[in-house]
Amino acid sequence: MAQSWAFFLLVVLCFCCVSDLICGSNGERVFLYPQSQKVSSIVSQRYRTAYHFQPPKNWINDPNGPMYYNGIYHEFYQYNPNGSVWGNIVWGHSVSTDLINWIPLETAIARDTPSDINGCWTGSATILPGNRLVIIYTGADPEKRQVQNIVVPKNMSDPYLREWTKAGNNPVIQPVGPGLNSGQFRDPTTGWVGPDGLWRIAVGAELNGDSAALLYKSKDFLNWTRVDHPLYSSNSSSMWECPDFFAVLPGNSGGLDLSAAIPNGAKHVLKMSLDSCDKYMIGVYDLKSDSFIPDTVLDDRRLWLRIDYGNFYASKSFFDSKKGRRIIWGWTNETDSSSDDVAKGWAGIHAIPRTIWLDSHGKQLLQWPVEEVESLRGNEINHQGLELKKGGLFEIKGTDSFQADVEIDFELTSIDKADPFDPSWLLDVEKHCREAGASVNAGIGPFGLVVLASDNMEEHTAVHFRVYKSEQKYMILMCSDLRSSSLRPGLYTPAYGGFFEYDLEKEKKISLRTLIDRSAVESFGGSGRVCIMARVYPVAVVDGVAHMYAFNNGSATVRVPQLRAWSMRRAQVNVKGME
Ligand code: DQQ
Repeated sequence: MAQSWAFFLLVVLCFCCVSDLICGSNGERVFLYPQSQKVSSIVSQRYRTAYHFQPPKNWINDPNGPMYYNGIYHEFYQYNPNGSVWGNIVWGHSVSTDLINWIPLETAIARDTPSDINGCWTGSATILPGNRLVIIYTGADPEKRQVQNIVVPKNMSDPYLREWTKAGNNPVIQPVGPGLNSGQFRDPTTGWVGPDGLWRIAVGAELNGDSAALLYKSKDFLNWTRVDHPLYSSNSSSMWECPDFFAVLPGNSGGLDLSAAIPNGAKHVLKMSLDSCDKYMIGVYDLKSDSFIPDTVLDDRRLWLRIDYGNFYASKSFFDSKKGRRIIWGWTNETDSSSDDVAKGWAGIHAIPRTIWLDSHGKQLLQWPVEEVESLRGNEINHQGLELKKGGLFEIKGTDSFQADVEIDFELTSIDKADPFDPSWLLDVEKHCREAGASVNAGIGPFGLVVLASDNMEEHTAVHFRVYKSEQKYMILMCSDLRSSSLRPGLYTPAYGGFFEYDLEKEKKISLRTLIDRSAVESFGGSGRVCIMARVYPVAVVDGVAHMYAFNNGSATVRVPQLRAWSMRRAQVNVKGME
């Protein structure tokens, strides 16, 4: 065991140098709409996920209009019906009763009117009084201006709501007014009722060169006027995509319906998509000024909180009245090449839907996979009382290592050895994860999980923690390091990372949950404080056997009081013939 770990260290060190050259060290980001790269295509259908959401074929991006309505969950999505790269975008549609198994339906919104002829882009659903349902979405018109359109269900006796009727007065909102960029005006939110009893929505926009969530109001959801000030705007960037606005109660994992009465003590969250990731601010919706007021304004947007520190974008949340929770969905792109995607015939998945709520201090959102995903758990492996000394490596055997759900608690035997925290790391956590890799020893950590590892560890993905001592508190670094995830060159293989504060005096355990689904490695650290979604395309293990290990490369011994792992069954995700 010691020998193989030493080999691992050597290979990691060597390969990291090589992959740094491939990846660059400038915080390169996920390819949102991948450009063709000059790499040959190595395609395996084994990369196709078994329980993450995706249509039978072709390209998908943002989740759209998620909702629970009359006993059915609906998931719409940005979809190219003609291929596996972005383009010709319409709204795909699937329905479910458990958020895990999905039935594919026909296109819900097609590009067939002047106000959406160049694309039916992202939007949201709102349930109006009397259980009336309406969807508002962005259309790209013949001049490629972005306008907002309405659709309503055509046949209310169809439980799946397969067909949708476009409003006669579409577009209901046009990009007019001084300083508004008509090509950067999109992605309307779910509606809520404001202080004057009128409906409100926010639309992502570029206004006078700043990014803004523009505020519109309406009596009937059909006729809209722009409020003279945005819900919120910032000069730290020039456009926000996919704003999401919702209410949360600190320390309460139950969700709130933004159009119902909001209890005292509730906070509001404004999420925005920019810089290839989803960021958010916590604050209040001030009824007097009819605007969002963040608790803290950080000028440097690299320091803004993130929904996920990996490959996760354009997320959208909804209130699930069935279980009284808020659920968030996000899009995860491929990180292979567009020629691979053409060869595979598909591109893009959605992360597992997550319950989202606010921690008891009102400082950050917490997320956890919806409990329904546990219905896929098969045989369970259970270990207790493991001890991982420096260099310790424990192989987790007995599960399907390509389709697994793993939960590990790491318990620190002492916290005295924590190295000092340097706040400048917060400006580029990926850089810090590259420097502080899984094989680089520190006082406490790195310890964590290695997944999809080949026999000799030359190919593996490491998800790990390190503990640092800041002035009053402890800061935990969580990394998901993809630099050795594949021997194949030309992939996007960053070392994702995020920090969270932790009261280590009180809670000596740090938890990690990782969902492995063929080319998806989705991790939740510190009980959902940092989430990291990643895509991997191993070649050495893809048609063989993959190994999974718990490890510790820190000086301080780490205990594992509990380790559980399950093989995950395949879900019925949009299987053809189910409709
Ligand atoms: N995707 C949509 C836009 C949105 C972007 C187009 C975010 O509406 O701004 O497919 O990924």
